[in-house]
Order: sequence, then structure tokens, then C-alpha cells
Amino acid sequence: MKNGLVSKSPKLQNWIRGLQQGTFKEFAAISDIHGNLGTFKALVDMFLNLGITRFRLNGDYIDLDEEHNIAVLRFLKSLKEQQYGLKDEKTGKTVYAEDVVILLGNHDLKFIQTMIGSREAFVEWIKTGGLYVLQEAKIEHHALIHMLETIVKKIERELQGNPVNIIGKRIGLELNQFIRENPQAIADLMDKARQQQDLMALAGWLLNTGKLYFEDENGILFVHAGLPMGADGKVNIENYKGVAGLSSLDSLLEDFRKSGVLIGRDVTPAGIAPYSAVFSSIMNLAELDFLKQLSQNPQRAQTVLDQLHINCLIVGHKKQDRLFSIGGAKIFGIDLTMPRYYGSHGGALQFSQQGITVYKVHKGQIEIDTAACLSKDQLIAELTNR
Ligand SMILES: [Mn+2]
Repeated sequence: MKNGLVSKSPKLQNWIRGLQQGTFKEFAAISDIHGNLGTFKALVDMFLNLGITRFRLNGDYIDLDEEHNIAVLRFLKSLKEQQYGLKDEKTGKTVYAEDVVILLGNHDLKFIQTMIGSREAFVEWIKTGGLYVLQEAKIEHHALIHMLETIVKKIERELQGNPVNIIGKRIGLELNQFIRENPQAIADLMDKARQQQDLMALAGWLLNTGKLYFEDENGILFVHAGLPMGADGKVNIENYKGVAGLSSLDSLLEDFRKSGVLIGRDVTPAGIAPYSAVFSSIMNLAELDFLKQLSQNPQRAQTVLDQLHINCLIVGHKKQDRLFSIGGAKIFGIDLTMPRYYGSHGGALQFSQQGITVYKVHKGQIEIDTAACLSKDQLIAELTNR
């Protein structure tokens, strides 16, 4: 049975040669930070200490921490713009990240769309953690925030230890009613958020910096939640202006940035409509469960890689107990969500000259998930279709 990687992509030879000749460019991948500044910073410092200066971040920087969502965005910006670095005690030199790829996640997009002026996105956002961001931004609307807080706290108490998405759904039921009954209060709260210059600047920066996908020189593809897949198991990215496939997402994002939805300007739902379908399919595939479908059907996983001419796929978004891979070096699911909700969690990968190192975070401590790691020889064997 064929279980290695196909050699259709010329980038595959690049990857193998890099490993064999010692010229592979190392990188770290981290996903779903969700306001967990301490762990994010600890991971960045660990990687910089190891001499790894290339970072691939799979999206969802905000929303699940009570105090550090905006702080994570500020840290992310300083990392990207080489204002944050790690001082090497021996040489006295400061090491900076050289290449930081920032993907957008569904939470980031809701924040951006809120700041753009989408009331629909705002309502969704405050149900899934946006409220924490507003509190952190010290947005004053005491009665409403107190009301929302009460609902959230009550449900959190009831569902202690349960996954965030269940909390989100429960909050949704009570909040929907509150929102229906208090449209003016909701509108005021959104206006206040949009009047915060700091928040607006961060949303604008994220919109102009973030990507919907990224493919590197080795044919390794990064996406936040997965890719829309048809019943035939093929990736199905809607046509955008007559172009289908991944590259259509570039023009989609470019148009989104440039068109009537420029940051700070009011938009109507109709203004966002052309983008919404694609955004929701690539940003939030919880219903389709992209990774689950692939893991249950390795042939399907291979079909997706073949179809996209890629050698490896790294996906975030999906909460799981540990990082998991489908078929050795082929497909990885990573998600570093709040340890407050999940005791032990996977969240980071290191692709280096030594192979692939998998990290998990347990009670704030970064540990290597030894069983999930791949040595250089194992990786080369996978890549050369053993
Ligand atoms: Mn997500």
C-alpha cells in the first residue's frame, strides 16, 4: 500500500535535499494562542534560544483570556516588526524573529469585521470571547458589560471544565435573547469599540498583515481551520472572479482589504457578503471537521495533498488533547488553547535539520511529545515514499 508522499511537487525534492545537505531552513509553527500570552512568549523565547527565527502562526490570537488578548496582539506585532528580541547572555547580541507568517483565524476575522462595522460579526464575536477583549480595552458600558458578564460567569460555573465551544453555544442562547431585546445597547457597545483608536489600529494592522493561507518553499501549506471539501473528497474552493483554488484567496483578501470594507468605514452587510461565504468556509470548519474526515480516510488525505500539489499540511483551529498527524509527516493538527479549559494540550511544532519536534503544553510547562516526534531519517523515509 502506498503511504508515503507523492513526488509531484518539485518542492518535495527541495525539502529532501535541504535535510540531506543540512540547508533546511528551520521554522516553528504555533496555533490558537487565544490570549495565552505567557505560553506564547515562552514558546517564542524557547525557539529564539534554539536559533529558530522563522515563525508560522496559524491564527486565533485572541478571545479566550480575561486579560491578555490585546496584549498578545501587541506582542505579535512587536515580534513581526522586530521590536521584540531575545538577548543572548553570552554574546550580548539580541536575536529577533526574521520571518513571521501571520494567518488569520475565525476569531481574528470576527474582530476585524467588527472594527470594519459588521454588526453581525460583532454579535458573534461577543458570544465567543470578544467580550474579554472589550473588557481589556476598558470599554465603558457598565450596565451592558455587567449583564453580559453575569451570563458568561453563570454558564462558566455550570459548565466548569467543559470545552470552550460548548460554553460558547450556551452563552449564545441566553445572549441571543438579550441582544434581541437590547439592540440600542449592543449598537452603542460596538460604537465604543470602534472609537478606540488602539483597537482600530490593531485590527487594521492584522487585516493588512494577516493571510488566509501560506505555502512555503518545501510545499508545506498552512491554513487555519482546513479547506472546504466536496463529497468526492476533493478540496473545493469557490471560484472568485473566475479563478478557483488557493490563489483565488489572494485576490479575495486583496479586494477585501481595498474595497468598501476599508477599516474604519461603515459597511452594510451587503458590502461584506461577497467575502463571507469563503471566509466562513476557510475560517471555521467545525461542522465539517476537516481533520477528522482526513484522519478517518488516509486515501482522502492523500487525495487532498495530491490535488493541491503540496507535501505537508499544517492546520490549527481544532481543539484536541495532543498534536496529531496523519501519515507521518503529511498532515498536522495543532491548537494551543487556554490551559484553563484544557489541562494538557498540543500547540507547537518545530521543523528542523533534526526532523520534526512536537511540543505539548501541560499546566503551563512546555514539554516535548517524544512519541509524536520524527527523526530526520524517519522524515526522509516518509518523504521519499518508502
Ligand atoms: Mn479557530
